[in-house]
Amino acid sequence: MAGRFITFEGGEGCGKSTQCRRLAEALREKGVEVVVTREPGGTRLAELIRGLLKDERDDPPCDRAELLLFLAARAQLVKNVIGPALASGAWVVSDRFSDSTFAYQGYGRGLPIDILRMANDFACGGLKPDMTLLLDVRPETAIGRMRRREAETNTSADRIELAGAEFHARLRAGFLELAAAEPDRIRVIDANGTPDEVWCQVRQNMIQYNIF
Ligand code: Z5A
Repeated sequence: MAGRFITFEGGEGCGKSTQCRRLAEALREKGVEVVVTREPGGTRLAELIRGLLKDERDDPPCDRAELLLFLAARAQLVKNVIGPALASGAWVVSDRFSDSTFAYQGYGRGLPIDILRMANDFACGGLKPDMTLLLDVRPETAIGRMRRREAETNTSADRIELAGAEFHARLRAGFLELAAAEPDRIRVIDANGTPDEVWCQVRQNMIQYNIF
């Protein structure tokens, strides 16, 4: 079977990373070769860029520099990891991809979407996910999860997480608008429930690939 490119999207605390791991495990149990990755990150250079994007506070990137850093990381990941994996017939499961750019830098920061689309196509050679699972959560659910995780792991919010409630409301509305424009590719999942409840919906969406 040909490789598939599946991405998870949503605001912070929606549970993407948890469901990425779960999907990858379930696919491997079925004998599918899977590459799991994340954005920004997934290669040495892209992980270095991730550090700059999340933690640089003395000279934080302006909106355009932030965009270009995300795209540089994506170009590297597509060229060195995602492209070769798909070409070899593996599945790729990614925690975030281009829709995060449209939502965060477009709807969140207010950069023009048509320019983002053009620049993004240039960065990733037009590669698009076969399916995107958008985990949608109420803000209070997400905030509760993030605060719990910070307490458990003794960490604090990063630069982007600190962007404020209005930014995060625009972001959520933006993701839902992206999904409404491409309902075949972007599937909206109610991610307010338990990890098992969310997983049931993820699995349900995989039925078209005749794996489970
Ligand atoms: N960004 C951007 O602006 N532009 C771009 O183009 C790209 C990204 C690609 C990356 O941060 C940041 O970059 C992100 C967007 C921006 N900004 N922010 N903020 P990241 O990778 O560090 O963080 P994240 O992508 O936002 O994910 P996250 O905060 O790590 O959360 P998550 O992956 O959605 O959730 P999780 O790790 O699976 O779960 C979070 C906690 O909740 C954890 O303790 C879990 O055990 C718990 N959890 C998970 N699911 C559940 C359920 N169902 N119930 C209860 N508890 C749960």
